[in-house]
Amino acid sequence: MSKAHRLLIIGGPNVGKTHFVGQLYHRLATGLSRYRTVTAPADLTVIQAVIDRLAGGLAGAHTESGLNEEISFVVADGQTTIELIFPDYAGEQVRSLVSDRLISSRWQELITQSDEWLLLIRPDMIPTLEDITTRGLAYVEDLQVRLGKVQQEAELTAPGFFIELLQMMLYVKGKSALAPISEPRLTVALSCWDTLGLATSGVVPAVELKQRLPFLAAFLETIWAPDNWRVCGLSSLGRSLDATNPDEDFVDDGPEAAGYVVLPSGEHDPDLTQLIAF
Ligand SMILES: Nc1nc2c(ncn2[C@@H]2O[C@H](COP(=O)(O)OP(=O)(O)OP(=O)(O)O)[C@@H](O)[C@H]2O)c(=O)[nH]1
Ligand SMILES: [Mg+2]
Repeated sequence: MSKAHRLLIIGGPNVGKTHFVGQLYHRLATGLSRYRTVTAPADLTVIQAVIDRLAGGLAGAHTESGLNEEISFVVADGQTTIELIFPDYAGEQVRSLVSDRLISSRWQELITQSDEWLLLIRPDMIPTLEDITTRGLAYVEDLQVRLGKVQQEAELTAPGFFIELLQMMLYVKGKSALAPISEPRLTVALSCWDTLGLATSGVVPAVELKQRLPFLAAFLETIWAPDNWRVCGLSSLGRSLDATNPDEDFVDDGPEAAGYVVLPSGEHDPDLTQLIAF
Protein backbone atom coordinates (compact mmCIF):
# COMPACT_ATOMS: atom_id res chain seq x y z
CA MET A 1 0.00 0.00 0.00
CA SER A 2 1.33 3.45 -0.82
CA LYS A 3 2.23 5.85 1.97
CA ALA A 4 0.66 9.31 1.97
CA HIS A 5 2.48 12.34 3.29
CA ARG A 6 1.57 15.95 3.63
CA LEU A 7 4.53 18.29 3.27
CA LEU A 8 4.39 21.87 4.46
CA ILE A 9 6.95 24.13 2.77
CA ILE A 10 7.86 27.26 4.68
CA GLY A 11 10.36 30.06 4.49
CA GLY A 12 10.61 33.78 5.16
CA PRO A 13 10.57 36.45 2.45
CA ASN A 14 13.08 36.31 -0.41
CA VAL A 15 14.46 32.84 0.37
CA GLY A 16 13.69 31.48 -3.10
CA LYS A 17 10.28 29.85 -2.59
CA THR A 18 8.80 31.01 -5.90
CA HIS A 19 11.79 29.89 -7.96
CA PHE A 20 11.82 26.55 -6.15
CA VAL A 21 8.13 25.84 -6.73
CA GLY A 22 8.47 26.97 -10.38
CA GLN A 23 11.49 24.79 -11.05
CA LEU A 24 10.03 21.84 -9.14
CA TYR A 25 6.79 22.00 -11.06
CA HIS A 26 8.63 22.46 -14.36
CA ARG A 27 10.68 19.31 -13.64
CA LEU A 28 7.45 17.39 -12.98
CA ALA A 29 5.78 18.81 -16.07
CA THR A 30 8.73 17.93 -18.32
CA GLY A 31 8.84 14.37 -16.98
CA LEU A 32 12.26 14.83 -15.36
CA SER A 33 11.24 13.29 -12.08
CA ARG A 34 10.33 9.92 -10.71
CA TYR A 35 7.08 11.50 -9.52
CA ARG A 36 4.04 12.22 -11.60
CA THR A 37 1.54 14.93 -10.80
CA VAL A 38 -1.69 13.48 -9.46
CA THR A 39 -3.47 16.77 -8.77
CA ALA A 40 -2.22 19.97 -10.39
CA PRO A 41 -2.30 23.30 -8.56
CA ALA A 42 -5.73 24.93 -8.75
CA ASP A 43 -4.16 28.13 -10.08
CA LEU A 44 -1.02 28.00 -12.18
CA THR A 45 -0.58 31.77 -12.59
CA VAL A 46 2.34 32.25 -10.19
CA ILE A 47 4.10 29.08 -11.28
CA GLN A 48 3.67 29.79 -14.99
CA ALA A 49 4.89 33.38 -14.56
CA VAL A 50 8.18 32.26 -13.03
CA ILE A 51 8.67 29.44 -15.55
CA ASP A 52 8.14 31.91 -18.42
CA ARG A 53 10.69 34.33 -16.96
CA LEU A 54 13.22 31.53 -16.50
CA ALA A 55 12.65 30.28 -20.06
CA GLY A 56 13.70 33.79 -21.15
CA GLY A 57 16.83 33.64 -18.95
CA LEU A 58 15.49 36.15 -16.45
CA ALA A 59 14.83 36.06 -12.71
CA GLY A 60 11.18 35.91 -11.67
CA ALA A 61 9.47 38.63 -9.71
CA HIS A 62 9.06 39.01 -5.95
CA THR A 63 5.62 37.78 -4.84
CA GLU A 64 3.32 40.67 -3.93
CA SER A 65 2.71 40.68 -0.20
CA GLY A 66 -1.05 41.09 -0.74
CA LEU A 67 -1.08 37.76 -2.51
CA ASN A 68 -1.91 35.31 0.20
CA GLU A 69 -2.86 32.41 -1.89
CA GLU A 70 -1.75 28.93 -1.10
CA ILE A 71 -0.25 26.65 -3.72
CA SER A 72 -0.76 22.95 -3.34
CA PHE A 73 -0.43 19.92 -5.58
CA VAL A 74 -0.17 16.19 -5.19
CA VAL A 75 2.59 14.00 -6.63
CA ALA A 76 3.12 10.26 -6.49
CA ASP A 77 5.55 7.54 -7.43
CA GLY A 78 4.92 3.81 -7.04
CA GLN A 79 5.20 3.86 -3.25
CA THR A 80 4.41 7.32 -1.99
CA THR A 81 1.85 10.03 -2.48
CA ILE A 82 2.87 13.48 -1.31
CA GLU A 83 0.68 16.51 -1.00
CA LEU A 84 2.87 19.60 -1.18
CA ILE A 85 1.59 22.80 0.37
CA PHE A 86 3.23 26.19 -0.01
CA PRO A 87 1.23 28.50 2.24
CA ASP A 88 1.60 32.26 2.18
CA TYR A 89 3.24 32.74 -1.06
CA ALA A 90 4.73 36.12 -0.15
CA GLY A 91 6.57 34.83 2.89
CA GLU A 92 5.49 37.62 5.19
CA GLN A 93 3.11 35.55 7.28
CA VAL A 94 5.95 33.40 8.51
CA ARG A 95 7.60 36.51 9.92
CA SER A 96 4.41 37.67 11.58
CA LEU A 97 3.71 34.23 13.09
CA VAL A 98 6.78 34.81 15.22
CA SER A 99 6.58 38.57 15.75
CA ASP A 100 2.87 38.58 16.68
CA ARG A 101 2.87 35.19 18.44
CA LEU A 102 -0.44 34.48 16.70
CA ILE A 103 -1.36 31.45 14.62
CA SER A 104 -4.38 31.76 12.36
CA SER A 105 -6.83 28.88 12.17
CA ARG A 106 -5.58 28.08 8.65
CA TRP A 107 -1.97 27.88 9.84
CA GLN A 108 -3.08 25.72 12.73
CA GLU A 109 -4.69 23.30 10.26
CA LEU A 110 -1.62 23.30 8.02
CA ILE A 111 0.69 22.61 10.94
CA THR A 112 -1.39 19.91 12.58
CA GLN A 113 -2.28 18.13 9.34
CA SER A 114 1.26 17.95 7.93
CA ASP A 115 3.65 15.16 8.83
CA GLU A 116 6.70 16.59 7.05
CA TRP A 117 8.10 20.11 7.06
CA LEU A 118 10.54 21.67 4.62
CA LEU A 119 12.08 24.85 5.97
CA LEU A 120 13.97 27.05 3.52
CA ILE A 121 16.74 29.15 5.01
CA ARG A 122 18.85 31.43 2.83
CA PRO A 123 22.32 31.73 4.41
CA ASP A 124 23.69 34.52 2.18
CA MET A 125 20.98 36.88 3.47
CA ILE A 126 21.57 36.24 7.14
CA PRO A 127 23.39 39.19 8.70
CA THR A 128 26.05 38.35 11.23
CA LEU A 129 24.75 40.04 14.34
CA GLU A 130 26.79 40.33 17.46
CA ASP A 131 25.51 37.74 19.83
CA ILE A 132 27.21 35.40 22.24
CA THR A 133 25.95 32.48 20.19
CA THR A 134 27.56 33.70 16.97
CA ARG A 135 30.80 35.15 18.38
CA GLY A 136 32.99 34.29 21.30
CA LEU A 137 34.45 36.70 23.83
CA ALA A 138 35.74 39.97 22.45
CA TYR A 139 38.68 42.23 23.16
CA VAL A 140 37.91 45.80 24.27
CA GLU A 141 38.82 47.26 20.85
CA ASP A 142 36.49 44.79 19.12
CA LEU A 143 33.73 45.59 21.55
CA GLN A 144 33.91 49.32 20.81
CA VAL A 145 33.40 48.64 17.09
CA ARG A 146 30.66 46.11 17.74
CA LEU A 147 28.73 48.28 20.18
CA GLY A 148 28.56 50.96 17.48
CA LYS A 149 26.33 48.68 15.40
CA VAL A 150 24.43 46.88 18.11
CA GLN A 151 20.76 46.17 17.41
CA GLN A 152 18.46 49.02 18.30
CA GLU A 153 15.62 46.93 19.60
CA ALA A 154 15.31 43.50 21.06
CA GLU A 155 14.65 41.86 17.71
CA LEU A 156 15.44 38.20 17.26
CA THR A 157 18.65 37.15 15.56
CA ALA A 158 18.25 34.71 12.67
CA PRO A 159 18.88 31.55 14.73
CA GLY A 160 16.56 32.88 17.43
CA PHE A 161 13.88 33.49 14.82
CA PHE A 162 14.03 29.96 13.39
CA ILE A 163 14.09 28.35 16.83
CA GLU A 164 11.10 30.42 17.93
CA LEU A 165 9.23 29.55 14.71
CA LEU A 166 9.86 25.82 15.12
CA GLN A 167 8.99 25.88 18.81
CA MET A 168 5.70 27.61 18.04
CA MET A 169 4.91 25.11 15.30
CA LEU A 170 5.76 22.16 17.54
CA TYR A 171 3.60 23.61 20.30
CA VAL A 172 0.66 23.96 17.89
CA LYS A 173 1.22 20.38 16.80
CA GLY A 174 1.12 19.29 20.42
CA LYS A 175 4.70 18.03 20.48
CA SER A 176 6.74 18.01 23.63
CA ALA A 177 10.48 18.62 23.51
CA LEU A 178 10.94 16.06 26.29
CA ALA A 179 11.11 13.15 23.86
CA PRO A 180 13.03 13.27 20.54
CA ILE A 181 10.68 14.36 17.77
CA SER A 182 10.02 11.84 15.05
CA GLU A 183 6.90 13.42 13.54
CA PRO A 184 6.92 15.77 11.75
CA ARG A 185 10.05 14.89 9.89
CA LEU A 186 12.03 17.99 9.05
CA THR A 187 14.23 18.96 6.12
CA VAL A 188 16.17 22.20 6.47
CA ALA A 189 17.18 23.39 3.00
CA LEU A 190 19.94 25.98 2.73
CA SER A 191 18.73 27.87 -0.33
CA CYS A 192 20.66 29.78 -3.03
CA TRP A 193 23.52 27.37 -2.24
CA ASP A 194 25.39 28.55 -5.38
CA THR A 195 25.85 32.01 -3.80
CA LEU A 196 27.89 30.57 -0.94
CA GLY A 197 31.05 30.11 -3.03
CA LEU A 198 31.58 26.50 -1.97
CA ALA A 199 33.17 23.57 -3.78
CA THR A 200 30.89 21.77 -6.24
CA SER A 201 31.03 18.53 -4.31
CA GLY A 202 31.73 17.18 -0.88
CA VAL A 203 30.51 20.11 1.21
CA VAL A 204 28.13 18.62 3.77
CA PRO A 205 25.08 20.86 4.32
CA ALA A 206 24.80 19.93 8.04
CA VAL A 207 28.36 21.18 8.55
CA GLU A 208 27.50 24.46 6.78
CA LEU A 209 24.45 24.87 9.03
CA LYS A 210 26.60 24.28 12.10
CA GLN A 211 29.09 26.91 10.96
CA ARG A 212 26.57 29.51 9.92
CA LEU A 213 23.81 28.97 12.48
CA PRO A 214 25.38 26.96 15.33
CA PHE A 215 22.64 27.84 17.79
CA LEU A 216 19.93 26.51 15.45
CA ALA A 217 21.97 23.39 14.62
CA ALA A 218 22.41 22.64 18.34
CA PHE A 219 18.67 23.13 18.94
CA LEU A 220 17.75 20.72 16.15
CA GLU A 221 20.28 18.12 17.29
CA THR A 222 18.84 18.29 20.78
CA ILE A 223 15.17 17.97 20.05
CA TRP A 224 14.74 16.04 16.80
CA ALA A 225 15.29 12.28 16.52
CA PRO A 226 18.46 11.92 14.40
CA ASP A 227 16.83 9.88 11.61
CA ASN A 228 13.90 12.24 11.31
CA TRP A 229 15.57 15.47 10.33
CA ARG A 230 18.23 16.34 7.78
CA VAL A 231 19.97 19.30 6.23
CA CYS A 232 20.21 19.70 2.45
CA GLY A 233 21.35 22.47 0.14
CA LEU A 234 19.15 23.89 -2.62
CA SER A 235 20.05 25.84 -5.70
CA SER A 236 16.90 26.06 -7.80
CA LEU A 237 18.71 28.00 -10.54
CA GLY A 238 22.34 26.95 -10.15
CA ARG A 239 23.35 30.59 -10.61
CA SER A 240 22.09 34.14 -10.14
CA LEU A 241 19.88 35.53 -12.87
CA ASP A 242 19.25 39.18 -13.59
CA ALA A 243 15.80 40.73 -13.81
CA THR A 244 16.55 42.56 -17.09
CA ASN A 245 19.61 41.04 -18.82
CA PRO A 246 18.84 37.53 -20.06
CA ASP A 247 21.40 34.78 -19.44
CA GLU A 248 21.75 33.17 -22.87
CA ASP A 249 23.46 30.00 -21.62
CA PHE A 250 20.58 29.44 -19.23
CA VAL A 251 18.11 29.86 -22.12
CA ASP A 252 20.06 27.48 -24.38
CA ASP A 253 20.16 24.67 -21.82
CA GLY A 254 16.59 25.31 -20.60
CA PRO A 255 15.48 25.92 -17.01
CA GLU A 256 14.93 22.19 -16.56
CA ALA A 257 18.70 21.62 -16.87
CA ALA A 258 19.51 24.15 -14.15
CA GLY A 259 19.57 23.73 -10.41
CA TYR A 260 20.38 20.99 -7.95
CA VAL A 261 19.87 19.69 -4.46
CA VAL A 262 22.87 19.11 -2.21
CA LEU A 263 22.14 15.82 -0.46
CA PRO A 264 23.11 15.31 3.21
CA SER A 265 26.23 13.47 1.94
CA GLY A 266 27.39 16.57 0.03
CA GLU A 267 26.60 15.06 -3.37
CA HIS A 268 24.86 17.30 -5.90
CA ASP A 269 21.73 15.90 -7.53
CA PRO A 270 19.78 17.68 -10.31
CA ASP A 271 16.58 15.98 -9.11
CA LEU A 272 14.90 18.77 -7.12
CA THR A 273 12.27 16.32 -5.87
CA GLN A 274 14.96 14.89 -3.57
CA LEU A 275 13.91 17.67 -1.21
CA ILE A 276 10.32 16.57 -0.93
CA ALA A 277 10.97 12.97 0.05
CA PHE A 278 13.28 11.73 2.75
N1 LIG B 1 21.76 32.65 -7.09
C1 LIG B 1 20.51 32.19 -6.93
N2 LIG B 1 19.48 33.06 -6.79
C2 LIG B 1 18.25 32.54 -6.61
C3 LIG B 1 17.99 31.16 -6.57
N3 LIG B 1 16.66 30.97 -6.34
C4 LIG B 1 16.12 32.20 -6.26
N4 LIG B 1 17.08 33.16 -6.43
C5 LIG B 1 16.90 34.61 -6.39
O1 LIG B 1 16.51 34.96 -5.08
C6 LIG B 1 15.54 35.99 -5.10
C7 LIG B 1 14.31 35.56 -4.32
O2 LIG B 1 13.72 34.45 -4.97
P1 LIG B 1 12.15 34.18 -4.88
O3 LIG B 1 11.93 32.82 -5.43
O4 LIG B 1 11.40 35.32 -5.49
O5 LIG B 1 11.97 34.19 -3.31
P2 LIG B 1 10.61 34.14 -2.47
O6 LIG B 1 10.93 33.38 -1.22
O7 LIG B 1 9.50 33.64 -3.30
O8 LIG B 1 10.44 35.67 -2.14
P3 LIG B 1 9.09 36.48 -1.73
O9 LIG B 1 8.06 36.13 -2.75
O10 LIG B 1 9.55 37.90 -1.84
O11 LIG B 1 8.77 36.03 -0.35
C8 LIG B 1 15.28 36.30 -6.57
O12 LIG B 1 16.04 37.42 -6.92
C9 LIG B 1 15.79 35.07 -7.30
O13 LIG B 1 16.27 35.37 -8.58
C10 LIG B 1 19.11 30.26 -6.74
O14 LIG B 1 18.98 29.03 -6.73
N5 LIG B 1 20.33 30.85 -6.91
MG1 LIG C 1 7.72 34.43 -3.76
